[in-house]
Amino acid sequence: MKLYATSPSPFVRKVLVMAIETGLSGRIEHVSLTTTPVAPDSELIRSNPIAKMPTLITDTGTALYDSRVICEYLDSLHDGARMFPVETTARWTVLRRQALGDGVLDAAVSIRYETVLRPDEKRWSAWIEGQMGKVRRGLDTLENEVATFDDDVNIGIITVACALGYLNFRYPEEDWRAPRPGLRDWYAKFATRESMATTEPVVF
Ligand SMILES: N[C@@H](CCC(=O)N[C@@H](CS)C(=O)NCC(=O)O)C(=O)O
Repeated sequence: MKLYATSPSPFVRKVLVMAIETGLSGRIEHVSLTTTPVAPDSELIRSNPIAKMPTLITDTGTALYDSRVICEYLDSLHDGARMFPVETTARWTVLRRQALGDGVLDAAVSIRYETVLRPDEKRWSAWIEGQMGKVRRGLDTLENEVATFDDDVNIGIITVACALGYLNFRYPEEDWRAPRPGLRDWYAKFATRESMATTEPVVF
């Protein structure tokens, strides 16, 4: 399989963590690209018209995107415990947590584009604040439910962990930990897993 990827994308990190947790990382070849909404990579566009990473090319040549679809595909390739539970009650909780983590990330990544990519004179501070509101409310919700995270590893908590890791990396000044001690303690432990430690974001 071939994965179009960029470090430090937190959505790519979801896939990498998932691959390590399921023992599939050795089957994935990484293709590093740079793409932005204003300068989409031409090779990536041929596989994914939305031109976002991660995009996975399966061994039969099928292009899969986005991170949610790729992670569920990887979950179909191994014999271990399901990262996308089949049992109904657990499934909807896990999928909602994935959506919450993805929502925090969508907002955080869009602030990044607004502050790094968009020309100074076109920046809109109210819009940035609005996006940061989504991040903070999402984290507050997670703080309220972190006591119900159990020791199982699943796509919900992988996504939450990648979101927290991205906030540490891009927005250390936000200090999400201070008002959220439950999430802080949970993340401190989860971040020591090999899958998290070996996928720490770096800037090239
Ligand atoms: N919903 C997508 C989001 C992926 C995404 O936003 N990727 C960013 C990198 S962090 C990207 O490729 N951005 C390029 C663009 O927006 O054109 C997923 O879960 O994979």
